[in-house]
Amino acid sequence: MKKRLFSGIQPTGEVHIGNYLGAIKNWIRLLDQYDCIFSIVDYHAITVELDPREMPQNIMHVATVNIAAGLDPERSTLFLQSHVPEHTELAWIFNTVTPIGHLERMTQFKEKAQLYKHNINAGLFDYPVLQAADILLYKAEVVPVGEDQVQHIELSREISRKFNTRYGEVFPEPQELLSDAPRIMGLDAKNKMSKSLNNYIGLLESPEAIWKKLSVAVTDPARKKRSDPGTPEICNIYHLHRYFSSPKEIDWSAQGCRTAGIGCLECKKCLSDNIIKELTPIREKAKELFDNPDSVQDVLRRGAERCKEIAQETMKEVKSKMGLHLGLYTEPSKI
Ligand code: AQP
Repeated sequence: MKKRLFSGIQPTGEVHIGNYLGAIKNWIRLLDQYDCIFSIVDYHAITVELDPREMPQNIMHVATVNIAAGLDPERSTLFLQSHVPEHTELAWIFNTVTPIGHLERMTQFKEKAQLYKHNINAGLFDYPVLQAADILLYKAEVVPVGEDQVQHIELSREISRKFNTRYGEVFPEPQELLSDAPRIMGLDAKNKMSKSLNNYIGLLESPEAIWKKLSVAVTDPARKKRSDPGTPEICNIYHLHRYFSSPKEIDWSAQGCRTAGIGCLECKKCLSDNIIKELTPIREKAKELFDNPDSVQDVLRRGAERCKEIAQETMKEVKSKMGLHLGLYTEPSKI
């Protein structure tokens, strides 16, 4: 029996190279090693204000891009969170074992509360509890995420422990699994690459758009002119080379920067070419899938069917431990 793996992605806009390097590439690498379940987490997405008219295309975008990038639906399960209502049901139960103080400590909540001052809603605060429910509903033991999610996975372990201690053993303690790119910085080189900060390169962007964005991306601030030597280790462009370029090109970029042998624009051009080379097949595959949306919807439908079965089993067990079932599950005729 393979261990179960769960991870999610929000349908909040374009999937970017931070999501790709920090999560999706790792998911693809792990497809055969684990029983993989991936969710498009639309109930998480609505904790910020989104235009409902854009939601269906956001969901289809995220599903399509993931499949195009290599998330093989024959070797994994992909589904939409709101298709399985047990997620919110279990989240409610977990609310009753989660101390408010723990939620108040969550960095993501503090950051988002700053960013969305006009809409600090209870769902934003409760986000990590729903995330614990997402993972534990499937008794997943492994959760591949970017560094920004580690604190939430720690909380999931704590919720699991609290539930098990109060009601009896049901849940495992899930462990995060970081990729070799746990925190990709945005093109501003100041913040994590993020949709909401608009500092990203989208996976489906055209070669022209990629170059346009990279050509003005922030580099080592000490290199004010071409003849100034730089420090590659503090340059975000150099860090990105490490994920897209060959060892020879990475060396070329570091040496050229230190000796002012190359300019930032030359270094960016090489990176841009390599990003475009890696993303072009994904863009082309995505185009094919966009022309055939039924196949993507079918993946989500099959995914939800499988997940519902597992989720309902877990909820039976949870309710039984909590004394909430009253025999209704086992003897429906006596209701
Ligand atoms: N910059 C990043 N570096 C590494 N990993 C990242 N992830 C996100 N940004 C980076 C990882 O991608 C997975 C899915 O992310 P998500 O869409 O659920 O959430 P997010 O972190 O909220 O993405 P954004 O772009 O920052 O969205 P907004 O701006 O809407 O909040 C997760 O595993 C995440 O760690």
